[in-house]
Amino acid sequence: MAQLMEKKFELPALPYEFGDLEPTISAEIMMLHYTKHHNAYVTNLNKALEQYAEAEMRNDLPAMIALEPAIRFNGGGHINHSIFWTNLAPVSKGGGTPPKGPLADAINTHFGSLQRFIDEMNAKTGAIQGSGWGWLGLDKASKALRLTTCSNQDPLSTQGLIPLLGIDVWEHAYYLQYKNVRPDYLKAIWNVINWQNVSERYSQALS
Ligand code: MN3
Repeated sequence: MAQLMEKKFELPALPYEFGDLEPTISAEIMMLHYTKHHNAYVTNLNKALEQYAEAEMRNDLPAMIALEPAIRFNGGGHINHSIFWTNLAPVSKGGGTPPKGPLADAINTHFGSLQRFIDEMNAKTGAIQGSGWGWLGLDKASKALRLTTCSNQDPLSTQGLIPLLGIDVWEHAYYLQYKNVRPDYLKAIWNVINWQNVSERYSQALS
C-alpha cells in the first residue's frame, strides 16, 4: 500500500515538438492534447490511486469499488495516449513511410494490402459513436492481427489484445483543425503514422 502511494505515474516526454506533425496535426492541437488532456489523465489517475490506497488501508471496500471507474478512465487515458504519441512521427523522421518486413507481410495477409487495411480501419474508427479509439492489436494466442474499437478511454487490454496502433477520435484530437469532419482527420493521419514504432510493437508482442 505504501508502495502504491509512493509510485506516481508521470506524463511521458513527447518524442517531438508540438509543431512537428504539421500540417497533419496542428501545434495547437498537440499542445492542448498533451499538456491539458493527457496531463489531466495522469493527475486524476494518481489522485484516484492515492484515494484507493487510503480506502484499502481502512478496508473500505465500497469506497474502493467506487474508485474503479476513475482508475479505468484515467488509467486508460494515460495508457492510450502514451502509445499514441509514439505511434506518430514527423514526416522528416519517417512519419507516413509504409511498413516493411514482418508487419507489412502480416497486414497483406490479413487485409489484402496496406490501403485496404487503412480503409477498413478508417471505416471502423470513423463509425465510433461519441468518443473512443480505433485500434490495430495482436491476439497473442492466435498471433493474428485484429482491428477493433474501444469506447471512451477503455484500453485495448480490456479486449484481451496487445495494442500496436491506436487512433484517438475524441473531438479534442481533431476538432480545432478538422471541425466536425472526422473522416478528413482519419484520411490525413496516415501521413504521420510511425510504422517503425508499430513494427517494433508487433515484434515485441510476438516474442
Ligand atoms: Mn485524446
